Amino acid sequence: MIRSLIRTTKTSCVQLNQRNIRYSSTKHGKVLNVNTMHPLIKNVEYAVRGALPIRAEALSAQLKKDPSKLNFDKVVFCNIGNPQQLNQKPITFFRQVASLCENPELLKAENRGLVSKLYPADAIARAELLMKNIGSIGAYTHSKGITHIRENVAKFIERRDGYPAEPENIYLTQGASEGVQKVIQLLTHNTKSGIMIPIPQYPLYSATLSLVDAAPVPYYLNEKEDWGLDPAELKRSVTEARKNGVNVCALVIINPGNPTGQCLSEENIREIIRFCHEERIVLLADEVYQTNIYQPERRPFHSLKKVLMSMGPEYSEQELFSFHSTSKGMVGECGRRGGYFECVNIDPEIMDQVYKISSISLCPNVHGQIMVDLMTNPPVEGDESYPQYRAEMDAIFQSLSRRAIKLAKCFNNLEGVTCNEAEGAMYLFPQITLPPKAIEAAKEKKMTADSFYALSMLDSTGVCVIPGSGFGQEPGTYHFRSTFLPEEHLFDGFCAGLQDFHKSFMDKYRD
Ligand code: DCS
Repeated sequence: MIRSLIRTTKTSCVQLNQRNIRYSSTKHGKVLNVNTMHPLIKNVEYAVRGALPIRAEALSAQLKKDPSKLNFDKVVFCNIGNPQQLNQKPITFFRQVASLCENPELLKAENRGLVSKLYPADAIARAELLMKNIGSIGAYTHSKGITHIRENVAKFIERRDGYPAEPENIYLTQGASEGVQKVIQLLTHNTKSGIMIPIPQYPLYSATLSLVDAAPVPYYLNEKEDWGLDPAELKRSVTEARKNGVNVCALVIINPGNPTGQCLSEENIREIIRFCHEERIVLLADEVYQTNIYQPERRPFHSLKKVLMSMGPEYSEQELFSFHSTSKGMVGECGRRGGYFECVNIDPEIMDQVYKISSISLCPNVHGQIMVDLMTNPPVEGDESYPQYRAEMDAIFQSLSRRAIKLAKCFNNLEGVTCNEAEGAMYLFPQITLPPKAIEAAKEKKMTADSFYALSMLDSTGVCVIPGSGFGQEPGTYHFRSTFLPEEHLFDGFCAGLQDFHKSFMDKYRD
């Protein structure tokens, strides 16, 4: 049949081509497939939304369909620092203002009587002020974000640090993630461009470096010293990378740490700054957990900007990008995608380039920008909404502190498990000594031993944690990361479930 078509007219050849295309599309499948796609994207790994959470979603769907087949009645998502997913209540004032901005009809004079019954006067006044500066939240804003909000961010930084901040150096972003990705893009050229990242790290960094095909330069945090950061380890890491021809251009500090929960001392931060200054390395300070501080006397939060400024004119060229977010702290508005980064001591020509890349995506979403305004400029003493705001923030904070301690205690009581207490952030990262039989069983299933443990936990309890290999860990050690976000009234049951699972897992694989 095909041969006869070839022998016929030109039109037949077209027919043949069309047939061939159709034929090939059924034989070989889609044009865009995992072999034709960009290999860098294929290689990216991001465990926080990886295999375990995908299985957890499937179990969740199964529970809705036929709960009788599972040993638990709900999946608990401890894989992600997403407080409102686990029923943390949003801050009332923030939602009041956001809702008024969303529906400006409510701000019209004719509706004032009704609206005043539902909303406190300071929420109405804040919404009016924002709307005066925004216009409509359905319009694109300045690519850096709304000027009025950047001014509030600058004032917040000044109050926090006691040093001036410039609204022009602040970019509002869709969560901290977008800012981090932009800055990493800006800093790296090729496979020889290196960025130092902590191990364990939050996989945004390894994933972004993988996407831009640049080199992660790992430095290890010291688990025995509460996940402390040793400057000698920084030196080892940079020396080794440079010996291998890597051009180390930046260092990422996650403070407080994710997944490790440590909070750096002021002296330690000074050492890091001295190191970067000496080695000519740009600093990236991920400070999204700056208000999740659980041992404020022993380990208060010090922003890198503040410490840098306190070190005087000798360090006035030390470049720093620092990142913050509305997703964490007691705010927990992850879904609104609010964040900002501040550029400190950055070359003016580079600032133009930052502006250029920011303008490609036009502007950060306005709901997120409003949340940044509220986080950095909340009600203050004397405001009508202050007592409620304070009470809500304190209640969430106290409860997080209690849950952090309770979960660490629970982990430390498990056979073969050791866990540092959280000084900050939302996670614990216990180390687990797994019996050789469990390691063998994992190998048979072609899994890392920590994934095997985490998967067994998910399948028996419905609790989804992330294996340590998703964050990086010292070779030969096994960890997992769990948030301490499950609701407090369910917490004892949650801990008891983990204890039961662990005991039966260890009994099963004991030699
Ligand atoms: N930096 C760190 C250290 C984070 O933990 C996260 C989010 C981000 C940046 C980015 O957050 P936003 O883009 O929402 O501002 N943490 C992820 C995690 O480990 N669990 O939840 C999300």
